[in-house]
Amino acid sequence: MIPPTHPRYRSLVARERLARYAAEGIVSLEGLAAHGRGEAFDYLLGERTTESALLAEKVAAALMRGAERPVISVNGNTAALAAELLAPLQENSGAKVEVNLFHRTEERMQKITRLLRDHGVRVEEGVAERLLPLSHDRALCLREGIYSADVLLVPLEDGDRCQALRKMGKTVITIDLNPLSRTARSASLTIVDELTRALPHLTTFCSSLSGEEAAVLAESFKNDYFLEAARDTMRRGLLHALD
Ligand code: PTJ
Repeated sequence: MIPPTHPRYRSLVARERLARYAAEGIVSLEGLAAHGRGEAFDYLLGERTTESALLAEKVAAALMRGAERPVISVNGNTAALAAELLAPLQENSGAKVEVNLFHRTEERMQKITRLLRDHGVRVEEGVAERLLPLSHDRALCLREGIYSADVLLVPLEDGDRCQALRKMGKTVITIDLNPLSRTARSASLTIVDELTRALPHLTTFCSSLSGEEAAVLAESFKNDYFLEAARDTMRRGLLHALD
C-alpha cells in the first residue's frame, strides 16, 4: 500500500497499476519500458500540464468536436492507466473507441475490451481487416472504425502507424510526453502531457467549447508551436536542475 502522503504518490500508483496489469496480460512488457521513457520526459516537464499543453488539449477537443467520424484508438498502456477516464471522453466527444495493439494477440484484445467495458466504455466490435499500409499487426483495424475515421486520437502511439494514418489523410492527435518522438513530429497535433492529466482536460473542453471557438481553434493551430514550447520547458527544466 502506497501512502498518499508519499511525495511521488501519483507516479508510484501508476507504476503499481501498470505492473499489476502487466501480470494480467493487459499491458505488454514493452509497455512498461515505454512508460519508463515517458516518466523521464515528464520529469523534465515538471510533472504538470504546461500552458501550451493545455492549449493543445483545447485544440484537440475542438478537432474532435468538429469531426464527422472521430475515433479513439486504445492500446494496453492507455487502457491500464486510463480506463475510467475514457467513458466520459467518449460521452462528451461522441467518438467511437477501438482497441488497436502493437503486440496483438486475441487474448490481449479480449482482456482490454473487457476492462474498458467494465468501465462503461462502448467498444467497437467486428472483424478486423488488414486495412492500414503497414507490415505489422497494427495494420489490422475495423472498416467502420479506425479505417473510416476522419479524426483519430491515438495516445502513446508508435511512429509508423502515425505516419501511415497521416498518409491516409486523417487528422491524427496524439498524447506523447516525448516531443522528439517520430509520432510527436508526424502527428497533426501533439499533446505533450501525461495521459491521465490530459484526458480529463480534453473531456471538459469537449463540452465547454462553443462551436465558434472550436471552429477557430481547429483552423489555426500549428503542431510545431506545441513541440517547440515543450522542448523549451524541458530545456529550462534541465538547466535549472543541473545548476
Ligand atoms: O499495448 P500495445 O501492444 O499496443 O503496446 C503499446 C506500446 C506503448 C508498448 C507501443 O505503442 C510502443 O512501443 O510505443 P512507443 O513507441 O514506446 O511510444 C510510446 C510513447 O508514449 C513514448 O514516446 C513515451 O515517451 C510516451 N509515453 C509513455 N507513457 C506515457 C507517454 N505519454 C503520455 N503519457 C504517458 N503516461
